[in-house]
Amino acid sequence: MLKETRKTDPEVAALVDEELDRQEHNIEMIASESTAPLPVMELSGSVFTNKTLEGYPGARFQAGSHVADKLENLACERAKALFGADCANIQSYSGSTANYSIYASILEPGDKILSMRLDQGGHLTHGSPANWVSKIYNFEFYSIDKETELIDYDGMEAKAKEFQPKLIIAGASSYSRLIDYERISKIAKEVGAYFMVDMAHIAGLVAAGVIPSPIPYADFVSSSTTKTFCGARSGMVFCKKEHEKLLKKGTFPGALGSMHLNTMAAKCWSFKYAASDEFKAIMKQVVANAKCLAQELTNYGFRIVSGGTDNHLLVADLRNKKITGKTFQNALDAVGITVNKNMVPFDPEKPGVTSGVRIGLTAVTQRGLKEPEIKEIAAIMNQVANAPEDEANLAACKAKAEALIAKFPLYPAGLSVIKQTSKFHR
Ligand code: DSN
Repeated sequence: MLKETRKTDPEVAALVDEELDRQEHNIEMIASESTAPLPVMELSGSVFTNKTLEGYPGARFQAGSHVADKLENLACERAKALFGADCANIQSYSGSTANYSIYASILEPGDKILSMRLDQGGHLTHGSPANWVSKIYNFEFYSIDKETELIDYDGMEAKAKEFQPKLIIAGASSYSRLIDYERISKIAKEVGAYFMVDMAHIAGLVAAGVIPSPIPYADFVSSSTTKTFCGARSGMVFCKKEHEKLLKKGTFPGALGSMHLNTMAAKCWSFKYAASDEFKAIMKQVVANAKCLAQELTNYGFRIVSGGTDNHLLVADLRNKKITGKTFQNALDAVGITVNKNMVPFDPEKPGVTSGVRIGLTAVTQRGLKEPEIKEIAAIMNQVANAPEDEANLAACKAKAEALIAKFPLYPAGLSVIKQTSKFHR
């Protein structure tokens, strides 16, 4: 890898080596992360990156598109077959731009959107005051139930009737439970709203059939293609047949410019890979590992938001452990376990501190970790939480974490092999 870069820019090559070393020797548990298989890396760096192209197959703004047309058509056909969708638009560059292209397809400035609050699991692009969409559209938010910490569907219905949104958004960045898409689609129909699901976090689980799909119920479904989908750093949108023209126009020229054919090639490969038995087995194990970690941490006295998980992530509320999310994140980082601090529902702490951490199981499962290793990770986490500022304790935990992950290469045979020659490769 990096043959030409090593010759021409050793400085940046060294940074790639250093990052590879970090990933190889750390236990990566950021819920939005996964490991891109080697073909995804190859295709993301392929000659398709040289081609500038706008429009759609058969109606392009630039010449020389006949190969790219074949690629986009093949990728769309694979995407539709994989998810059982009427229509797929795979020109988005990310999950965020996928959402923007849906907004551009169906909304006018000032239109009303009902979505999930950011601090309860929603996403920035679902109307956070910090995101530009909050200045364009009129957002109202539904919540989770304080007791169960599950989405309060009755509350959502009441809000929808009162607010009369043009769009209802489901899907979240830190919600560990299944979402009742059928119920929300009924609410949307009742108030005459479009129903959109942002499945960025769970797309891989959905593709593998491990958890229910929103596709039959939603007008539009957006996603990134990283996270559980384990693919290129890019995006995709699905919709019902009757919205196809709107989505096309809203995506290009509505929200985006020329497409990224290199990541489109990588997505095309992933749409095939995600239908494989290998991928399905990984996704099944992701959920088993997440459930195992939730149970183990509970046994160690951690409080898991909503009492557990149905997907690839869990949120641990650390208040009874008397540490903040920030302290725990930093202490785990010091021992080589990477998670992110995260607001718990109705969190009294500021977003920069938080009372919780979000933990994801996708990347470690791809490396081959199963329940016995997840139990070891839970034990290390507990040991860290018990004395997060004790240097000797952290050193002991670091040794355990390093020994554990050393047995599971970042790129095992199934994901293809990266051979490193750099000084960082151990
Ligand atoms: N929304 C951020 C996350 O879930 O980590 C990035 O995708």
